[in-house]
Amino acid sequence: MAFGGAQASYINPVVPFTGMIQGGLQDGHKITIIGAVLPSGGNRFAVNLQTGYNDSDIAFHFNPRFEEGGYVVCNTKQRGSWGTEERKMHMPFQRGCSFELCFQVQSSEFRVMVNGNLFTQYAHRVPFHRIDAISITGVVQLSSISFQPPG
Ligand code: 9QG
Repeated sequence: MAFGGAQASYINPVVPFTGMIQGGLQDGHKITIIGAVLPSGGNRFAVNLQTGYNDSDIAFHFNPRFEEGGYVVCNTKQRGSWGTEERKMHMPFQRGCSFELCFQVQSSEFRVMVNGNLFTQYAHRVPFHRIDAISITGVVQLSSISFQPPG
């Protein structure tokens, strides 16, 4: 297979978690995260689609915050510096509740689905083919992270 096959699912990964995405991301790729927000212990969690284990280059930082009514910050970090935040003043997650969070890679943007509904889109600021790792931090527990390469 051209890219050596899909990255295997990560089952019950312990947070904070960082894992490689074998072959990197391609147009049409989907990443599905099944988990639950913890009832307490903090106000934020984040999913980072990044380059390597190091967190200095994060193409997509998706960061729900249970603060000020609840909102989600999306941003990119390049060589250690954050860019301009895109904030979505809506919170699709609930403390103590399970969720399915899906990132779909498209040619010009990521599409983020929460529990089957389109939540937001995020235009690529760096080429998505640089992404070869995923990290998840904060007030969540995870059942699985799975990868569906483009058909
Ligand atoms: O606050 O905002 C996103 O724009 C920063 C946060 C930072 C990001 C960033 O401190 O938090 O959410 O990697 C980090 O430092 C994360 C955890 C202006």
